[in-house]
Amino acid sequence: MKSICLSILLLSATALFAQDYNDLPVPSKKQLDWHDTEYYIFMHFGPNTFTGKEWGEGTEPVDIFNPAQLDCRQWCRIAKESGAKAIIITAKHHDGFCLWPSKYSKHTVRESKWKNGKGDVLKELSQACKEYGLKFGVYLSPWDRNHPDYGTPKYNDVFVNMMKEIFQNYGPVWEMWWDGANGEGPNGKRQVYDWKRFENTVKQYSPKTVVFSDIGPDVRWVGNENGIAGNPNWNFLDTVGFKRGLGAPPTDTLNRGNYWGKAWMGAECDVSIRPGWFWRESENEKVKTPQQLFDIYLKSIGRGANLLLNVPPDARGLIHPSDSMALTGFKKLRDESFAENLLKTANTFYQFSRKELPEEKMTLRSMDKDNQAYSVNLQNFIVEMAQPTKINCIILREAIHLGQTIRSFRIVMNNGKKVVKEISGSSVGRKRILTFKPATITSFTVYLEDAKGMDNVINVTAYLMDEKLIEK
Ligand code: FUL
Repeated sequence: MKSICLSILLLSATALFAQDYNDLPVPSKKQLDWHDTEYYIFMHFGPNTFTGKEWGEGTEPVDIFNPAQLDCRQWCRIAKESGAKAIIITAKHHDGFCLWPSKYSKHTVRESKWKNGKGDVLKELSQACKEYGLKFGVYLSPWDRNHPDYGTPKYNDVFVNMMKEIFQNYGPVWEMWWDGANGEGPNGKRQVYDWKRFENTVKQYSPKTVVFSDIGPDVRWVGNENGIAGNPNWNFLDTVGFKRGLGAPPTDTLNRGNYWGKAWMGAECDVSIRPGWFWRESENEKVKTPQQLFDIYLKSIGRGANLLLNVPPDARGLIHPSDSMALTGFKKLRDESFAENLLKTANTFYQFSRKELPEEKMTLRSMDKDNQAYSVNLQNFIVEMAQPTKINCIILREAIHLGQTIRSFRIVMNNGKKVVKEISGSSVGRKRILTFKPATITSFTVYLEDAKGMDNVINVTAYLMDEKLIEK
């Protein structure tokens, strides 16, 4: 009797909580596709490439922009070979110089001597991206230190018209990148941006484009420029009452997301392969090493975020060999680390609920594919290896098309009956890469605390990677 009463009590408590949990947001189709884009290249390119500045003043003579050997196909080839799925270019940085001949500015490639004013970087890059099967994204800085209308309502028309021009002439645009910086323009005034109108322009002219900014609406900034997502990292953010730029949520909130946030908002980790965002000769020797890039990979993609890695073309208009070598090395480290899924032969999985211990034996069908269908769902489970196996990495993937509901997890590793290691954490998300000092194991058990009590791990793999690479 006592136990029946307890069960009824538990059941009604579950029902009560279930209502709140049902309010958790889920990603839209375009946000899900965005998550799967995972790793892509940022390109800061413009007058700063020739002056060595990070923030151009907008007064730079247009003729300094002259990338005599510009080859967007070289950019795409290198990006593609490094495993990136998209490129986002600074079509206009804060100095206002447009890499396309915009009708709405007099500070563009058209006014420069590059290709006698006939050049168009957006055209060349958007075409090359199509050829190489890369998505094409655009950074369009709202802050403009050159435009005479900046600081007046007329500038909002300029910004809207520029977006239309880009969507209509160079689309499809996969991601639109709005930077949060909002300084003074040439007339000493700051702009009051009409964000609603900007958002509506994207909705109307390019509804499939995902929009990035501090607070989305589709993708959030991760709160730092080091490429590091929070641990935990929740794909939720409360945006009501917040603004872009100065009125944005605190950076640690952006870094981790809000546990109960009302909007689905994945984190994008932007970081440069060099100390600066723009290329400069003096930094050719300071390009990050493949190992540093791999560490960033673990702390961004490995925490369920996306990685936007800046690889700025040089003054010739080419990716410098120092950068392309680092990218090749980075790709090699990923390929080697994840070449052999050690669970391939461990085809014994036991699914169990918390109360009833192991019963159902199953095989994880779509185990080793990266973008597999959501066919295998697990909650608490045991994996038994075919023989004692040394591992130092386990990757879990959550079924985020159903939302992000795993609130905590614990993995207990055994060698025979002996527990040899235990690790725990909270968020999983799209991909959670867990690395640890190597252990020889015969099985491991994954316990999940889930907000909705549903089955939600769709993929589990394990590896033995070079010990130097495990997360510091
Ligand atoms: C910042 C900008 O001010 C930097 O120049 C750079 O573009 C970076 C990605 O975003 O906010």
